[in-house]
Amino acid sequence: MILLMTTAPPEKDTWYHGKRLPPIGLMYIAGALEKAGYEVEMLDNYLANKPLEEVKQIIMQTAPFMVGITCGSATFARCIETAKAIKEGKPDCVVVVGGWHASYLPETLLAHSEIDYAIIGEGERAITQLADALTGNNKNQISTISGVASRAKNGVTINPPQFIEDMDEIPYPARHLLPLEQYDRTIEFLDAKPADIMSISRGCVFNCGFCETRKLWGNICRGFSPKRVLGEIHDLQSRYGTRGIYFINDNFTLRKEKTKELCRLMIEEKLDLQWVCDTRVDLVDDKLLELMSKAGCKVIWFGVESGSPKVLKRIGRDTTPEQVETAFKLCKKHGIKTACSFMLGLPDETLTDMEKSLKFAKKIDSDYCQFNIFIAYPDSKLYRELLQSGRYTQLDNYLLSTKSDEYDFESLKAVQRRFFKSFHMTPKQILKRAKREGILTFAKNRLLHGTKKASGSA
Ligand code: B12
Repeated sequence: MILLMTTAPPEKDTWYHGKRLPPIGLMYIAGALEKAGYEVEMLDNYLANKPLEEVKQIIMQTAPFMVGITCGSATFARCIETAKAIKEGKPDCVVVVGGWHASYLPETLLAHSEIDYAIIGEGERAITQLADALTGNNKNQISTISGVASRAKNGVTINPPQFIEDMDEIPYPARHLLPLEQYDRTIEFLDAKPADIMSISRGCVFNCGFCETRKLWGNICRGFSPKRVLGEIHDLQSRYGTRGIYFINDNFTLRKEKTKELCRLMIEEKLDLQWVCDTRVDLVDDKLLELMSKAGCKVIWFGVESGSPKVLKRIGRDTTPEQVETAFKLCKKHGIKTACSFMLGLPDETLTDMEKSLKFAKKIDSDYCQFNIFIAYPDSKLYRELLQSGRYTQLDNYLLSTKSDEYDFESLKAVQRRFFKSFHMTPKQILKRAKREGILTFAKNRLLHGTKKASGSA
C-alpha cells in the first residue's frame, strides 16, 4: 500500500487563514498510482492536524511500503518531522516528497536522511516509475528516472522533470480517497452548493517576480481538452452532487480559444453549474466575457497586485492600471462579479505606493478586495533579491517579508487592517456584502469572524 499525505499546518500559521480545500495535486498523484494498479490511501493531515505520535501509529498499523508527502515552503519543518515519525514507525518505508518546495529546493529536503527521494515538477509519471522500480526491485534504475532527485555519493542527483504531453492521459483526481464532506465545499460569492475545485491547465508563460511556477511546470501552459474538462464536470456532478466549481488555475483564460470552446460546450449542455475562476486583466475581452457569463461564470478573481505603475514594473507584472479598469468595466457589463487582490510590502514599495493601491481599489469598485502582505517564497526572483539585499524579516525557514526604512512585517499588519476597514466598511460595500450573503448570514459572519486575517501570496 502507498500512503499519500499532507503535513499538519505550520506552527506559526499567522499568515495563512485559508479555506479547507482538498489537496488537488496529491489527489492527481493518487489517481495515477491507482491507474497503475497500486493500492493507495490518503491522509490530509493539513485538515486532520493529527499529532506526530498518531501519524507514527497509523504508519505502524497500515504499514505502507512508500509514503508520499506534499511539501510547500511553509510546511518544510512539518515535512521533516513527519518524515522522521514515519521512519520511526517503519524504518524500511520509502519516504518521497513532492510539490512546490521539493520542486524548487530538493537538496534542502534530501539533506535530511529520513527523506529518500524528492520529486520535481509534475508528479504523476515520476512517482509511478519510482514505485515500479521499487516494487520490481530495480533500484539501480531510479537514478535515471526524470523528475526524481536522490542522494548520491557526492551529494544529490537531480534529474530534470518530465512533462506529460497529452494531458488527457492523466486520470481524474482521486477524490474518492478523501472525506469530501469534511471540506468547506462552498466558494465565496457562489450560491451554488456544494462547490468543489478543479484544475484545467498547468503552467504560466508570464514572469512575475513573486512567483516561481516556471520551475514546476516550465514556461509553457498545457491543458486538458475542453471535452475532458466537461467529462470531469459530469463526474463531479454525478458522483458528488457538485453545483459550483472554482477553477484554481493561475490564468483560466490564457488559452483563449480553448476557453471559448469549453464555454460553448457548457452552454450547449445546459449545465446546472455556477463557477469562479482566476485570471489576468490582459487575458479577457468583451466577447470572451460574454461567453463566460452565458456559461455560468459568476465571479473572476484578478491579481491586481498594486495601483502603482512603478511597483508593477518593479515586480515584473506587465499589466497596467488602465487594463485593470477596462477589464473590471467589461465584467460589470456582462454581470460577472469581480474580486481582486493587492500585495503590500513589495520590494522597494513605499507607504505612498500602498496608499495608491487603496485608492485604486476603491476606484475600480471591485465587489471584493484582499490586501495581502507580500511573502517571498523560494525560489522566486524577488526571494533571491531580498536574500541578497538583506532587507527582510525571516518569518520561517524559507519565508521572507520585506523590511524597509518605513515598515516591517508587524507594521504592515496594521496597514493591512486599516486598508481592509477603509475598503470594506463603507455603506456601499456593506450593502453589497449583505445582499450577497443574505442578511442573516451576513450578521452571523460579522459577529463570529470580524475582519479577515489572511495574508500572503498564492
Ligand atoms: C490553487 C493554489 C492554492 C490553493 C490550494 C488548492 C489545493 N487544495 O490544492 C489555496 C488557495 C488553498 C492555496 C494556498 C496556499 N498557497 Co497556493 N497555489 C495555488 C496555485 C495557484 C495552483 C496549484 C495547483 O494548480 N495545483 C494543481 C496541481 C495539479 O498541482 P500541484 O498541487 O503543484 O501538484 C503537482 C506537483 O506539485 C506534484 N506534487 C504535489 N504534491 C506531491 C506529492 C508527491 C508525493 C509527489 C510525488 C508529487 C507531488 O505532482 C502534482 C501533480 O503533477 C499555485 C501556483 C501554481 N501554478 O502551481 C500556488 C502555490 C502552490 N501556492 C503557494 C503558496 C505560497 C500558498 C500558501 C502558503 C499561501 C498563503 N500565504 O497562505 C497557501 C498554503 C496552503 C497549504 N495547504 O500549504 C506557492 C507555493 C510556493 C512554495 N514555495 O511553497 C505557489 C507555487 C504560488 C506562488 N506564490 O508561487 N494555494
